[in-house]
Amino acid sequence: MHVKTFRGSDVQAALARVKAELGEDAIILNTKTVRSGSGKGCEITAAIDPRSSAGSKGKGGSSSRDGAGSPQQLDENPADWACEWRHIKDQLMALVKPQLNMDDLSPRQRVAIKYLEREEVDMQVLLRVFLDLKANPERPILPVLESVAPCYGFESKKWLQKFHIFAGPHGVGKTLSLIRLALREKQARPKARICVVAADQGQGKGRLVLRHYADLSGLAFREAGSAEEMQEVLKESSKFDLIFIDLPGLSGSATLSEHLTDLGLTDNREMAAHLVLAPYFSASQYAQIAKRYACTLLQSLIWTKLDEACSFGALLNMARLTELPVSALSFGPGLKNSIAPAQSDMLWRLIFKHTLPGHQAEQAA
Ligand SMILES: Nc1nc2c(ncn2[C@@H]2O[C@H](COP(=O)(O)OP(=O)(O)OP(=O)(O)O)[C@@H](O)[C@H]2O)c(=O)[nH]1
Ligand SMILES: [Mg+2]
Repeated sequence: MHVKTFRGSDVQAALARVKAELGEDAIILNTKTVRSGSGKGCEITAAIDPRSSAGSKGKGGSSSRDGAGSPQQLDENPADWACEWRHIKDQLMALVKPQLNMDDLSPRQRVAIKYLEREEVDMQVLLRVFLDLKANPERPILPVLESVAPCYGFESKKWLQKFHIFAGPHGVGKTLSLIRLALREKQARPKARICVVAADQGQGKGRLVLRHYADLSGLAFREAGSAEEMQEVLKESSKFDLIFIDLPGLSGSATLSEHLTDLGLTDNREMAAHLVLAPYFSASQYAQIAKRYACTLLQSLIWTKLDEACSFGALLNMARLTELPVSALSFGPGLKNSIAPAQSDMLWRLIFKHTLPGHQAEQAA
């Protein structure tokens, strides 16, 4: 990574120098206002990855992606483009950061932002909230947060897809979340024909657990660790109203998109994938997860192990990174009363009061 500092009479002038020298692929790391003999100016620290800069330097230079040689996968995968767009937005946010002056907010708004900071909400979310609040000192913070992390509770009357695919890192609670949501559906609609599919390639004991609860609860059970077996499930899908598919955690550098393609689960309006997550990963791990699991079928986030967390900023950070709604919240290791379709007020009580969804129900009773 090549890092360099540029100065100009204002932001535009400094940016023009960055572009002229480092090209369009330059990443803005920091901006600050500086004083020199000639008055006020702007200083920008920018970086460029030499591997990406080869064909993109200076005016009129074509990007390395357009250049000779094989086009990178980025050109073909819309999820990569979404990632790239978020990256650009992050750079724009970095430009705005020096203007973050808490005195522009009302005391209540300031307290809320400080609280979110302590909850380990990342700078990009804080900036977005700050800019929205700054426009109106009377504005309450919750509607702003709702636009960052909307909820769309997991219930089949809202989620109209037949196939629901549960994906996520190893051990986060994918299988248990799937069972609990399938059982909730069975309880709500006893006549619904529900099938649970173990697609974990025999890696974990999840297969046995799924089969056990399927047998006990009148759910159909299938195993489909390969594309051929998944084809069989797809062929008989008309027999079922809902099909829940339990995927294994991805290994190495595999991506969800590749894994779904290998299983023959390609884009289909009848399918939705849900990313199951626990709130104990580091920021860089979340960024990696967001990248590896991004795909067009991915449509919601399910948070588990909330009962084991001591801060909940990750819920907002991942909502921003993935731009996906939260569909379910899990807050206990057992089968009963430990998962709830997500609702906004649940999320805010969790974040601002550390009240778990189960306890909220008890309090309301
Ligand atoms: N405390 C707590 N434990 C949970 C929660 N959800 C799941 N667990 C526990 O997490 C462990 C792993 O759950 P699984 O459902 O097997 O996780 P998985 O993601 O399917 O795991 P692999 O298939 O091995 O990748 C089990 O012991 C669950 O009881 C939760 O909300 N809170
Ligand atoms: Mg499992």
